[in-house]
Amino acid sequence: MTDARFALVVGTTETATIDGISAAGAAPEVMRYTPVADAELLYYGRPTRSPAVPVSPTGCPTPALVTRAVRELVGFDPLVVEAGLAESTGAPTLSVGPTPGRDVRDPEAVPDAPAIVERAREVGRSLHDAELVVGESVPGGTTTALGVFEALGVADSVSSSLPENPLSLKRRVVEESLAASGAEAGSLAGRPVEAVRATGDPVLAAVFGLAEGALATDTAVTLAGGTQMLAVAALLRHGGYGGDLTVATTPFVAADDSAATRETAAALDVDLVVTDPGFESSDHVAAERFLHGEAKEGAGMGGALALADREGVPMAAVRDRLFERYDALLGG
Ligand code: AAM
Repeated sequence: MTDARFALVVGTTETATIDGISAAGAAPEVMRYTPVADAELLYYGRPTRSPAVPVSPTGCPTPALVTRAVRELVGFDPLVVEAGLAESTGAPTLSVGPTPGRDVRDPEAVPDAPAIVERAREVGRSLHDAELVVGESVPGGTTTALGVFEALGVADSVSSSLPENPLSLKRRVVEESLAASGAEAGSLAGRPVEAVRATGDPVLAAVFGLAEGALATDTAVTLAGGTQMLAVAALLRHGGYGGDLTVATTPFVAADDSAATRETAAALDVDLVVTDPGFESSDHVAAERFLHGEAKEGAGMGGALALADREGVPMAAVRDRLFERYDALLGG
């Protein structure tokens, strides 16, 4: 049993409804349920109020199923933080923001970003855990992460839940977003809250605040995720944080050449931890879909795998538990 606290920050952005931008859900009209289902899967191991386990049309499950499998083996305490859910969840949550994020092409993507950041900072400061691992679930989140990277002048690439990253679409959307906000690439450097307000999403605001609050009170923080967590690292750096930062992710993000993950991590002086679940050894459909580049990461999957590894749980046990859960929930 680890004494690390595992927080999952869940929310939505209208950006996810842009055609072809995300695969974090079976279809655009059900993506609003993905973060709700991810919270319930982490907490209860099955959907309670949400209609279904998020799964791609070809059978890739939500990465939350991996995080849940690790929870069952490692026994961490979950905390679900709500920042802009469009549907209510059956999981107990702590809310730092009631309003879904707008389409990033609106002049203000997250009008209440300052209040979300401040409330999340308070939550972070009030944690009494020695260690916080924080993950996210927000469909469309890699596009808003790109928005923040561009507004701060940090990077121009992110990863994707799709095997073929629609990066040129994302870049076009972010360009429109910056123009609508009266900003341009790099013009919000050193102003992290303004960058999220202009072109981010409520989950980025909440993870940023949570991490800042925790770090200020000597709780060690692991940012569990891919390029969205590197965007949080960028927000922390532009907010003046100069200490150690760790991002724990999956090999699927690290191997995504379109995302420039290692370069961005190096530019932000972030320690990138990559934990391999060893899916090559299996012919289960969930393993095959992840190896094909679907989903890649999310709901703290990379951080959960790192925790399992640290606690001495063999990856074979994580895989077995994942496939068992998949078959029980999705009739494999
Ligand atoms: C979260 N839940 C998911 C999922 N994610 N369920 C299924 N597939 C995923 N990929 P994009 O910007 O392409 O939408 O990718 C970001 C989303 O994918 C986030 O919600 C992240 O947690 C992950």
